[in-house]
Amino acid sequence: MAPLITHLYTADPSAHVFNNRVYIYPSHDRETDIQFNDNGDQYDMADYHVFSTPSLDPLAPVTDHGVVLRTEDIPWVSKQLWAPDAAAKNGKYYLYFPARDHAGIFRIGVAVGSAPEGPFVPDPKPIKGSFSIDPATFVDDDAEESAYMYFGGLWGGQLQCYQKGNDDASYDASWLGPKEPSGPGAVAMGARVAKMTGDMRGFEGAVREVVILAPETGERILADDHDRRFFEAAWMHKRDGVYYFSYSTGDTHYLCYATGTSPYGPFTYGGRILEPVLGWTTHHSIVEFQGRWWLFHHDCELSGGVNHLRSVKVKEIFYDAEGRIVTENPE
Ligand code: FUB
Repeated sequence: MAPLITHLYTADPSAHVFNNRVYIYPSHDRETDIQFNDNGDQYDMADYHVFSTPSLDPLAPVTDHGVVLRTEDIPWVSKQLWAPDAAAKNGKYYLYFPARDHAGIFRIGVAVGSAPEGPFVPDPKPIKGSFSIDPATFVDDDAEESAYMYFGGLWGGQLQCYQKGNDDASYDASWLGPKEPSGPGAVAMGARVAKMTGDMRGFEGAVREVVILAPETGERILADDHDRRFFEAAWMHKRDGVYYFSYSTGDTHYLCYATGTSPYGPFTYGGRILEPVLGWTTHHSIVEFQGRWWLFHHDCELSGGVNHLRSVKVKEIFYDAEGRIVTENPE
């Protein structure tokens, strides 16, 4: 499959169906002189575009709706507009984005618009209680349309600095950098999840850890199980009443999923969605469109393998009779 967008580098695609059209909210990768390191400093993005298409099969031309938010529009941000997401509720559209604040700490912000393609006006401060990266917001199909934000990422994403708790008082700067828990018996850190307030601009109640269990033991995945532990790129979708929590394993480059019966988990590891693509990172979203399920992801084919210059792709995914996702190979 060819990249969907070729006039810009784009990554971390969060796809949603609004008004019977697929909208894509990706990171906008750009060239930089910053040397590659395991802290992700070379991912130095400074704005967001929104894209959309009316058809995936056949693929109709993808419209670039232009720049919808820039670093200089957001008072609390210093740099690194990383993987965004969007949500709709009560006729309003919300763009969620992680970025470093002026102290260098990743937080998650929200910007509000009245159309899926923006423009979006950012709140002047990050979401209270937010930290780390890669927000993914899921609106459930219950009567209240309860909404949840999943977030977190290891190494450059700073999640490992919150091992003692989910607040600023627990933040431990000695864990900054490409570090994570390890050693006999150490359990993997989970992504975080918080219920959103009715206005979609804050967290309601406590931030919780997303627990992933190994099917063979019923116990938590271990920290050194790098083929299965959560690293970054959380996503949630629901199919036939089952909650599918999916994520990247980072340094082993898999997209994996785990299933559960509640949006809070626990989730039981289910398998791989996508084998490693060209490039270090892998990051995705899964969306149902016109009765079929689609995986949006990225690779570095267009840039010839430059890790921080990525391009969004899409492919259909399939489920077996038990609801297991069939593993795909990159194309
Ligand atoms: O795009 C910057 C970071 O790279 C994202 O936040 C991660 O998920 C990884 O794709």
